[in-house]
Amino acid sequence: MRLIFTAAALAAVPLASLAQDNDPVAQAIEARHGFYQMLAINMGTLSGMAKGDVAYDETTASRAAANIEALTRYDLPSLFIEGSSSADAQDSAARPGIWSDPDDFAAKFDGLRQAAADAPDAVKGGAENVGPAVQKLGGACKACHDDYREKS
Ligand code: ASC
Repeated sequence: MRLIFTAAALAAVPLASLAQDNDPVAQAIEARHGFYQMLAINMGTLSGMAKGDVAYDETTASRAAANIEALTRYDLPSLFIEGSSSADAQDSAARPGIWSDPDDFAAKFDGLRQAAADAPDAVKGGAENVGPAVQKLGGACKACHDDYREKS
C-alpha cells in the first residue's frame, strides 16, 4: 500500500511541472519572478548593510554585488515574450510599453548592467561604500520600474 502512495506522489510531481513546461507564457513569467527575486535578495543584503541593519562584511557585500552583476549578464528582455504583459496575464506586472518600446526597455536593463559592473569592487573597503553602490543600483531599478512595472 505504501508503495502505491509513494508511486502516486512521485507521479504527481512531474505532472505538475509538465503543465508549466507546456505553457511558455507561464514559464517566462515564473522565470522573471525568480530573476527579480534573486535581484531583490541580493539588493536586500546590500541595503541592510547600507542602513546599518546588518553588520558590514566585505566578502558578503562583494558576493551580493557580484550576484547582481552576474544576473545583469542574463538576457532578461528575452523572457518578455508575446502574451506575457499585464494586459494578457493576471500574474504579470509587465506593462505593455515593454512591447511597444522594446529598445528603450532594453536600454533600461542595460542601465542596470552598467550600474552593476563595478559594484563588486565598489562595496569593498567599508560600510560607507555600500550606500552609494545601493543608490546607483536602486536608481537603475527604479528607472525601469517607473515606466514598465505596474504599480502594486
Ligand atoms: C530593491 C528592490 C527593488 C528596487 C527598487 C528601487 O531593492 O527590490 O525593486 O530596489 O525598490 O527603487
